[in-house]
Amino acid sequence: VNEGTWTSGNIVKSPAKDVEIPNRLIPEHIWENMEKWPDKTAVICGITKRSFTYHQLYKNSRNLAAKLRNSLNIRDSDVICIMMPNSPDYALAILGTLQAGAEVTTVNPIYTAHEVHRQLLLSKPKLLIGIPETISVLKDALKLAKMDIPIISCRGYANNDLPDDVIAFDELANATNVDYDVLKDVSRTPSDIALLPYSSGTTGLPKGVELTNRNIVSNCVQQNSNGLRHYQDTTSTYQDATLAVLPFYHIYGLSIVLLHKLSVGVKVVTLPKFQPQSFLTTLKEQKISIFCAAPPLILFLGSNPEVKNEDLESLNVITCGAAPLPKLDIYRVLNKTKKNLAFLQLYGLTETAPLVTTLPNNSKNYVSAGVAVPNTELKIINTDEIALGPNEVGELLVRGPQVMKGYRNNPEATKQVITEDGWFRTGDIASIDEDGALTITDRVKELIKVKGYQVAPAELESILREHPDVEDAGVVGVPDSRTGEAPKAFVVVKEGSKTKAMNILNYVSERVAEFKRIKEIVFLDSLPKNPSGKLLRRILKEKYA
Ligand code: 4UV
Repeated sequence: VNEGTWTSGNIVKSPAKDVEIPNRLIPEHIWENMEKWPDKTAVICGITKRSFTYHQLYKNSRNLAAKLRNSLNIRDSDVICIMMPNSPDYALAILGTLQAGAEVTTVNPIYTAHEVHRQLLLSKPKLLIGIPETISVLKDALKLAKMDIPIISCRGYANNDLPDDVIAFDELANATNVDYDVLKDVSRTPSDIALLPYSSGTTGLPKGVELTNRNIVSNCVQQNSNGLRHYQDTTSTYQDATLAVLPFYHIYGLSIVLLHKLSVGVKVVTLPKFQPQSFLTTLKEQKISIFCAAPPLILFLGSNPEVKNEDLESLNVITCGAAPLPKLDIYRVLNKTKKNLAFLQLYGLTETAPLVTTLPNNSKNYVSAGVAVPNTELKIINTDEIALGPNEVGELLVRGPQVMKGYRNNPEATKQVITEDGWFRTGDIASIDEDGALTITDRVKELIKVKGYQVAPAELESILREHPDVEDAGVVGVPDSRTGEAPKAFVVVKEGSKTKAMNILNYVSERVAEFKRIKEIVFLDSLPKNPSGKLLRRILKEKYA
């Protein structure tokens, strides 16, 4: 084995040297370097071409922060909830919120009011930020949650008319005569929470993942180590461009594509959603050099006849993570691209801010999820919690400065996943080879991944159980060639019920975003449970799925 990587106790370390973690807040970390590239584009919309330079982002986000404190009474550790597609305003909203001392919780812009209201009840925001297209869902969600808080609206995509009763984002961000002195009252430290994305983790319903400033700043500098970095230095004559089509509401888009890239002076090109034509046009027009993808996008690049070699010419690096990637899709893309393209899988989780493993640009190991990033330790354990050696398969545990503080208001759930000595249990089944390269093989946790996005079986089960004809329900993920996995439900109906599958499917579809919809229902007389009544999803999966 590679000593130095495999250390005593079968703890696997990064082959890269540890890096120093700066003691800064996220905005301070981004502004620290900005003096070197104030006039470079920080973020631009691939469709409208609306953009901010680094200096404009700095100035407008400070305006916003001061206005949030002064006019909207935001105070340290208040939560602000953002529900909108990717745009330059998203970057402003996040950096403004953080500089106001508040925390950001992000919601999928395609969520239903039912889904949003749950996150509102859990995260208790003081303020919402949306766009005209998401405002009515936000209002319905507030009604369901019996909450009454102000809504700020950014510009929309199709619709620039703001509803009457919302606050115009532009007026806050472009304000003149701003009293910046109020920002002197902000008192935040690196160990304070900055981001509060939601993840179901190993089990149960989505929970608020408390990511500190330090978690995110650590994960940024962990991506800068010489051996493992995927961008080139920004200079007076060179700037990488990355395509932000993965949504900022999810940690991959938010931390890797947006915050890390801003911290190293990359141009972040946003797209509000994936549409083949605007995607391919933007790749070429904006000369995208770094493309951060999830498996469905790799499938599209490799298999869609509309994607030609010349569409991919500007790319130097493609990274892919969030779900297992079929080998065939990798080779199809490699066949379409230039010889020196770096194609790398990455592995991470919301709870690890997110990056855990990656590979150097010159790696030809296309199937591994990578080696540990600096300052990060891995171990694989068996069911007796014994740490295993090279190529042995078990649950992956991670320790490092990127591991979350915990789940919000949920010490029980936190205790289940973070051990007393700081190891985070991923719920993923994996092995690590002699050189420290990780391969993910399975998941022990309940989580279903549809196109890389989280679907919590417990959430669908609770909706199914609310249906008047349903006695009990269990949901598992089944393989799907288009989306990776899809939810399949096993339902026990109440005695005498004559309800049809379509009726139940429709009931769920009205309450969840499209990607969470149940693909198939099987009716059973009873569900497999252990003696204490816990649903045995594994058995459902093995026996019926
Ligand atoms: O919590 P989450 O939804 O988080 C993510 C994070 C993904 C990424 C992607 C690229 C990065 O650079 C990065 O830092 C993070 O999806 O879901 C976490 C679960 O997703 C599965 C695994 O089951 C995690 O526990 N997953 C993530 N990456 C991979 C993966 C992968 N490369 N291969 C297989 N499964």
